[in-house]
Amino acid sequence: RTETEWFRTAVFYEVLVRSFKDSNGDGIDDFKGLTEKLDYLQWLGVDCLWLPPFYDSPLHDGGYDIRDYRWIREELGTIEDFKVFLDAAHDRGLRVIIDFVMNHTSGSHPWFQSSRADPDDPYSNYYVWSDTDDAYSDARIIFCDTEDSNWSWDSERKQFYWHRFFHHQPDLNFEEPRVMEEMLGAVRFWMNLGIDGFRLDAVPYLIEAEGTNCENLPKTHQILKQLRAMVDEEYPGRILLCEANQWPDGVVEYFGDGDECQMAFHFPVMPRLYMGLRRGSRECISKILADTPQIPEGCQWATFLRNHDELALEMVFKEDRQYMWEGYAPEPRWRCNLGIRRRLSPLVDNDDAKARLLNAMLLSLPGSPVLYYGDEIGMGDDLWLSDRDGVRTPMQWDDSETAGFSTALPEDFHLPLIHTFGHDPEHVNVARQMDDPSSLLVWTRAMLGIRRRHPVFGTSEFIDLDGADTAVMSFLRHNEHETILCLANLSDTERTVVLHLPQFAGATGSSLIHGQDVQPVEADGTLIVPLWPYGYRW
Ligand code: TEU
Ligand code: CA
Repeated sequence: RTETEWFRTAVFYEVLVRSFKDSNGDGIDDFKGLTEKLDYLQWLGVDCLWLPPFYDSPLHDGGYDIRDYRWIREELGTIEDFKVFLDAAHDRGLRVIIDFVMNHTSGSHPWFQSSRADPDDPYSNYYVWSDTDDAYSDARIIFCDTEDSNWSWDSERKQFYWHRFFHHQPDLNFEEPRVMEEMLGAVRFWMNLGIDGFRLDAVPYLIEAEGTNCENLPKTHQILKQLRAMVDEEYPGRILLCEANQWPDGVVEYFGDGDECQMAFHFPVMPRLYMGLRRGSRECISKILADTPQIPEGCQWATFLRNHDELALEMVFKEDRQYMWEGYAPEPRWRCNLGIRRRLSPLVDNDDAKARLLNAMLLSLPGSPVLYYGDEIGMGDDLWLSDRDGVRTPMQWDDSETAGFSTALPEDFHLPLIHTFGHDPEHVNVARQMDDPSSLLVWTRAMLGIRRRHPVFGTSEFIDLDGADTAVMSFLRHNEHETILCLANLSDTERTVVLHLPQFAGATGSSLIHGQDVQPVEADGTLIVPLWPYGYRW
């Protein structure tokens, strides 16, 4: 493993900058607060933080609506505070990647304001303008709960502008070379401050072309290759993590021939982990992994259970979606042809056994796991907040009135604390779990420690053993140094797994890395392993 491939064995942690820790009592997190909590993150044992956008923004889309690519929202602190934070993270061996939104800006970005004011302005071509609203009609509408077209009328310029997301997020025009220059300049700005890489937001939509669905187009890949070439040349070892919510065949294209992004999220895995658990069957998980093409040497998937966009069912088939809602109240609030955002997470159910099983799978299946803040304590989702605010509530540090998030009163927090009984800070918090050796937090920390001691999880082959009992997922992670057998019982009944693996002949109980006790393996390599409901073993 070379140092430049650090991301292949890393565990990532998404910190929602607004909701982690407030240092100055205004009810909003800030970089000083984040810096105070670095000791905690180091103790937990994660390797790299991912910060969603903290740029100057009117915050109509959680900061994914950028008003200035080189400025931090004042509520979060100054560039100086950011530098202090970054150095403190690096001192603790933590790396930091930050979000970067190339597809669109906020409508209040000065570029857009200039562009709409004057068609002869130097910024006139920075966005995608048209006299009509009928171009690119094969492109789907992504935020179809709130938008009914990808074109919106601008009364000032008296033209339509193109937007793949909210109408207040006009798409940048990558046919205009100056736009790419601006992006490269902003990337250099943050790289020069010392960040370890970027999560690249919404990359499939950079380029539009008539007669296509305007996703994953060849020119979009050229743009990313150009960015990667610059990064390799000027900032070797820094990474690009691609966010393309696409099926595996489309998303693997973002690795290029190893000359595009080093990492990409594997979106379809996430809902299948939940679905497999609900069905008590590994089949959908095995299938998506089998259907995932090989990726170029040195690249890596990023996998996750939750993120700031909430558990979404975009990447499942219609029948599955139907199945996933059944029996769950309240009825889904967000419905469209593409996705239904639902809170089906067993983490929400406060079901400790299921939460551990899901995390054990996340930590042992292929890819680098990306935890979401609060996953380690089983912090749930607030079912009653609108849009995606339900997964963006303040971190629950302790059982005090303010949950240890801020010295402000909860009514002044930018979002309320979770108040659902059993999920509220009184029941679910860091302080309490730190003192309890049987807690999810202490367990998560132990699991991260194991993963760190066994880099095989990050870098090896994945061999699905496809056992006859579909309730149990059994697989090997294998390289020339080490072979780890992983078992996961997705069902609520006890199972006995029988496997024949000559390479383990004679292994004893001491070969167990984590999970329930094991019997010694018989001389011919036969393993007979009982698994509790939702039990797992490595
Ligand atoms: O999301 C981009 C995206 O492609 C969506 O499919 C997203 O994965 C989906 O909404 C999940 O439910 C990114 C950000 O993650 C999201 O927070 C922003 O709202 C969006 O870009 C627009 O900037
Ligand atoms: Ca675009």
